[in-house]
Amino acid sequence: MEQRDDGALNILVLDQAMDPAAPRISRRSFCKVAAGVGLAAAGSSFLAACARLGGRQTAPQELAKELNFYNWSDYIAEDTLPNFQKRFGVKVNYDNYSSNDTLFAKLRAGATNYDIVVPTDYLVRRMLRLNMLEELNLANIPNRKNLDARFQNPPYDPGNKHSIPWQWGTTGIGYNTKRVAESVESWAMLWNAKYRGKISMLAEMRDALGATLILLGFSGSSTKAEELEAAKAKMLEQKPLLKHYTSDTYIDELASNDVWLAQGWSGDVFQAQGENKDVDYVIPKEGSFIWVDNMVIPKGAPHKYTAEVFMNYVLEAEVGAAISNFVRYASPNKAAEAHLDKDLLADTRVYPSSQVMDALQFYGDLGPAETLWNKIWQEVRAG
Ligand code: N2P
Repeated sequence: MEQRDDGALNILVLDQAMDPAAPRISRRSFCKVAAGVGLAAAGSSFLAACARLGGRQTAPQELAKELNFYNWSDYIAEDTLPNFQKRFGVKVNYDNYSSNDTLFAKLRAGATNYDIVVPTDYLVRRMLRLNMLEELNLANIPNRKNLDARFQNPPYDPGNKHSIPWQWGTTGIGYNTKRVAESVESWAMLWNAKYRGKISMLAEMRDALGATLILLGFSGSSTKAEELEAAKAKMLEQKPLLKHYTSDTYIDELASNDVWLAQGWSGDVFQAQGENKDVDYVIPKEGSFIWVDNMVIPKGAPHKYTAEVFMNYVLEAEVGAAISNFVRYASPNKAAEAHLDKDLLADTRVYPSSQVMDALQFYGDLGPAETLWNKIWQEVRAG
């Protein structure tokens, strides 16, 4: 993957055959159950002497008894943790968040017990700058070779020195095709007073404020004060129409027809669609964001080696594919493609065509303007 200075992205286009007959996995309320999985485990730790990781001999090291994993909600397959636990005897304590803002605030407030967290690309860059990440021992992660070449050298962390991609996707609009009469092509639909009370926006600064900037014709990562002020006014104009800001409940709300237009992340909307066929997803014509979420080890994590063994496990072809098949996001794992549902690979909203790609941008580095972004975001939320 190449990230240009202007934030646009050149990405390989996947050429996949369409198979409309392929079954679609319906979403189950999994995250809450998953939290209990680790706790129920009685797996004892063992000496992984000369552990064979992806066929490569590594130095003997001891696996910890447990692993503390803090991940996005609705972002893992049902069997990912139980299978890891069964095979390695490691109890996984699983905890969830629903925005980078929450993750970062929690880590900055001194949460030191996490072994793996999953920040988005721009946040990896920022955490690196703040010296918040452990360097990975890639000898413990030989399955890194399974990553698509684009993801082995991402611009925010060349050579995966500190991060292993988890899933990638886009930001767009999830909507109800039955309740919304007109075609949904523009971010402006989220400002349509006809749908007052049935609209939600992501509780994530970079997406909510960013998409508003894009709607106004500016860069989604603008650092210009006058553009940010214009976006603030636009967001305040929208606020009375919103049911709320949320970055997790919109899945269920779209599924139950309680929300008809939701700014959302691609896979989440497809999860809702698995439960309600009237839900669809669009990347607005003005453009939007593409992003990569990554497993990283926070500085001082108690179980670093075990975290690396977990990363290596996630990079197994079948494990990676099972995650994407369940959460409906795109996999960075090339080897996993053979095991992916065909309809997922063929969907240009999951694996965007070059035409769609042209309208997508990464979250840019805000630099000192980050302070103004935070201030405006707080004012909008409080207003
Ligand atoms: C998972 C959403 C993660 C995507 N529910 C946002 N980076």
